[in-house]
Amino acid sequence: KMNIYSGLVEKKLNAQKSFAVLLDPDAVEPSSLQSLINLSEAAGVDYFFVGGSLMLSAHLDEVIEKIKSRTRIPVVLFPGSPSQVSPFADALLYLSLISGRNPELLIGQHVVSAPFVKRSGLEVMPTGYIVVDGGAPTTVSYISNAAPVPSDKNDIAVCTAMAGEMLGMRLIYMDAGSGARIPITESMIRAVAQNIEVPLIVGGGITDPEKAYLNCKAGADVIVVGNAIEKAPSLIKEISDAVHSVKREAV
Ligand code: 1GP
Repeated sequence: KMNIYSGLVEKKLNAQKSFAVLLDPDAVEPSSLQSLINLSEAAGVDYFFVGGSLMLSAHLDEVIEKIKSRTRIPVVLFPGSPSQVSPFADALLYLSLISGRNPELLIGQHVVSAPFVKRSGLEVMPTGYIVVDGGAPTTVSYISNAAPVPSDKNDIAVCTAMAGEMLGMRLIYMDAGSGARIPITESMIRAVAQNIEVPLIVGGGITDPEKAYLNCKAGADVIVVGNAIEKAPSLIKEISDAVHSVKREAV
């Protein structure tokens, strides 16, 4: 079962960019879920990422079942912890926090949850997760108890991504953290993209279509936006159009 991953690889071969809307079950009101789904369908959103660093509410399965029953947009888990693995989703970003040196988030939690993850039947996508400094401590940088990559140290990001790829990770996800004050620079994205073959996901603090577009031009394959959309749902269409306007010849 590698449907979503093979789709990502195929799109990368065609220099086709994707837009993922991040739904944090803690942040999204059940009442606004339906309208976010409708807007996303209309805008041609490629994926829903579901997850968050914390899970204050205990209704993850319910939220995912609701999404699945109302749209064909694939649901990809972006878990902040093993408790956020739901068999109702389509695929799992199986994250290893390779920018940090916290063994729990590199391998420890994976060992503990491996039988459950395997039994879930989810498409598992091994993902090298690189947290980059977002200008102020973000929830992920605090919770992970691991230093993020300094925002101006492109070389560290490049070597981290290269190591992740050579260790067999099939995706690299660079994240400035949800609500980051400063998103990842295009120069860092470009440097990483030029040194890896696997699809590159970029998120954290992206609040406008221009930045999404420039990130894609720099080499991002998937743009993730959460916070900004929760505040201004009309951005779904604007950012989706910007991401999908990036064509091979323009890269
Ligand atoms: C966070 O990359 C995601 O992990 C999205 O961040 O909520 O800032 O868009 P935002």
